[in-house]
Amino acid sequence: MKAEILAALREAEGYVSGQELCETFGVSRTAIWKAINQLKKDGYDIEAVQNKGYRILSSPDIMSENELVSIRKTQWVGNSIYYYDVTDSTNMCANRLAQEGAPHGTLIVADKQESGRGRRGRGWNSPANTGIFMTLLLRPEIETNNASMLTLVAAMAVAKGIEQCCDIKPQIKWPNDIVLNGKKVCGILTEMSAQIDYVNHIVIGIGINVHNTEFPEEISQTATSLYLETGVHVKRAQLIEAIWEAFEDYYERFMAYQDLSAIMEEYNRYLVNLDRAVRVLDPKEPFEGIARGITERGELLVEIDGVLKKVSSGEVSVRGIYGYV
Ligand code: BT5
Repeated sequence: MKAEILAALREAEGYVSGQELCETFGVSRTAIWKAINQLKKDGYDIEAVQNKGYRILSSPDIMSENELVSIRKTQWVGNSIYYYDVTDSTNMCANRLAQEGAPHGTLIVADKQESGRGRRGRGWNSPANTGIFMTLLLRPEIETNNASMLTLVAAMAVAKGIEQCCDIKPQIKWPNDIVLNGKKVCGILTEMSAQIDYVNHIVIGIGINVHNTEFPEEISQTATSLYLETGVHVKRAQLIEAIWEAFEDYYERFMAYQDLSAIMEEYNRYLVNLDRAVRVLDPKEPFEGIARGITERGELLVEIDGVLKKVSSGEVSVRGIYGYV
């Protein structure tokens, strides 16, 4: 009921009377009073005025299930939400929940990860009170070789969410990094559980640096946070909501064709490497060229001596000639 009360207070122009809340939720005044007190303990600033009722003055920067449910406008993402103050990794959580039968659209959010993961065994720095660490569980009807494109779909959703909430124009470093002023603010890790020709489930894990003011030595030159770039502390729950609203739209357009043809132009507008020199770190033979955008299958087109070569994300990393982008 706490989430519903929060939503009712947020929707109201002014005060909502205790009586109105009792009637809406079919509970006693004492039950409402108790719920309001719990919300205050959670950090919500709620004013109570006799003969007028309750009014919400401000919300804390928390990502609890109540908070996320109370602002949720998505249609299916987050139909089931799990929030943890601390977990090992939200991707690992999502995989465990998937084994237990959790549905398509389940969202796992954490304030801190103790074993945050990047790609190919790398780690993800995930301290408390600074970032968003979240994973969406999907059970899509797609072919296994189409799954990697979901990383690009998610990257677009993060870029759009940040753009809307933070009034700044993020860019995408193909395939899975979101960058601000040339530094990494978000990484995405998509993992799939599949049989040879059948997808059991897919998890899309997103890590965003939000309030960080500093980073460990080894990433201090390449990492940044939304706060460092904008000087503003965005509410994490609001950003989460904006990202998944954008995701639902891009996802629908992706699923319609099972490729990126309907959204690749927009992806290319976000692409930090577009028309710039890149070094493709192909383990067999590294090479340099000019990035010319993505294909409808999510490969990066790299021009070498006037010829376009398609680069797949599974095989390689791409770097700018002069550094990280
Ligand atoms: C990624 O890998 O960028 C994917 C990161 C995905 C993290 C999310 S958090 C929620 C979910 N649960 C998880 O356990 N993971 C996902 P990759 O492209 O391999 O980049 C990893 C590299 O980025 C590391 O080796 C560091 O160099 C750097 N790095 C680590 N933490 C960072 C941070 N917080 N910000 C920027 N760069 C970071």
